[in-house]
Amino acid sequence: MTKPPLTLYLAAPRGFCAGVDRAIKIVEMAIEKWGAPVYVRHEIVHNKFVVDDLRAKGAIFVEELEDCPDDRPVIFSAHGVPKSVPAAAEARQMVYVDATCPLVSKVHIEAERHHANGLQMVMIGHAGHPETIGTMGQLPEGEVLLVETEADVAGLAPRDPERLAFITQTTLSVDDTAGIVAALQARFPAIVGPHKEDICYATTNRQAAVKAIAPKADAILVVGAPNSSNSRRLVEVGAKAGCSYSQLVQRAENIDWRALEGIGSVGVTAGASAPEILVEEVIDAFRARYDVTVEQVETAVENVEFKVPRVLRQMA
Ligand code: 10D
Ligand code: SF4
Repeated sequence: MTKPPLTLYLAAPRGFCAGVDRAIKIVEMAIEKWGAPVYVRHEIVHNKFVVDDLRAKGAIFVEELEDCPDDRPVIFSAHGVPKSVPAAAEARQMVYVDATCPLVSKVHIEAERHHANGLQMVMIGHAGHPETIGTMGQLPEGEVLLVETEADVAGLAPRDPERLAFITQTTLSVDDTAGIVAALQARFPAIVGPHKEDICYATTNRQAAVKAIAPKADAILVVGAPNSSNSRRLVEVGAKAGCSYSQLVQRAENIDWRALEGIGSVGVTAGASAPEILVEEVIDAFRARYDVTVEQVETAVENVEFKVPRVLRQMA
């Protein structure tokens, strides 16, 4: 039986960013240095495949520092942690390595700088997300007000509307965030902030690549996890940019083939925490059913790399 033809638009950049790459290396190198088990507070990055692989190598994943023994090293996930977490680890004299992405740490430093200048902060982010909890936790209670949507801006009750700054989560929708920033600036003309927002290069580039593909693809599949903010934003961007079927898939086995019946093209990308091997698995699944022509759509070239912390570099 002949297979139907299918053009597969492969987004570039896609998948691992420099912060994820570094965080995974930190866990691997920590296991090498100190032996198993090494504890990791929260999923090092939001991907089950990555977490399962590291667990097999000797990592133990927990949600809270209280779940770790005093005498084993612990690593903090790439999303960042409130200040209280390293403080508690120090009080218990634990060995810890902070795998917070340097671009998240940059936002933490920004928040501290504004606070030192006497400004109250507005954080644009998702309630309950570990990065938002970590960033808000850099400052004392009440110093950071959270907004998730444009509509939330109207309900803000700052201490002094003249003395405000804003910061953002790094994995937000570029377009939605521009709307929220505009609403903040309209209501609080004196608000200070970054040039645009704190969305990182990887988030920005992956969204731009999906935007380029969406108008010509009959369907878009984003390889990523349901708890991965940046991956879920890629699904939304695909839909908003004109693709009527935009879906998240963790693995090839999750593809709903019936929903894809009759398509002539598909766009494939991956969130910043999704390994390339899972993208290959998805492409192979299409090859098994279609006569696939892969067309890479490259909208940016990335060459960002972050060093692992010195305590691990010395060993290498
Ligand atoms: O949910 P998320 O997009 O923030 O995290 P994920 O682990 O999926 O991707 C890496 C992004 C990080 C660590 C936050 F910047
Ligand atoms: Fe860092 Fe951006 Fe990757 Fe988050 S998505 S880990 S901020 S590079």
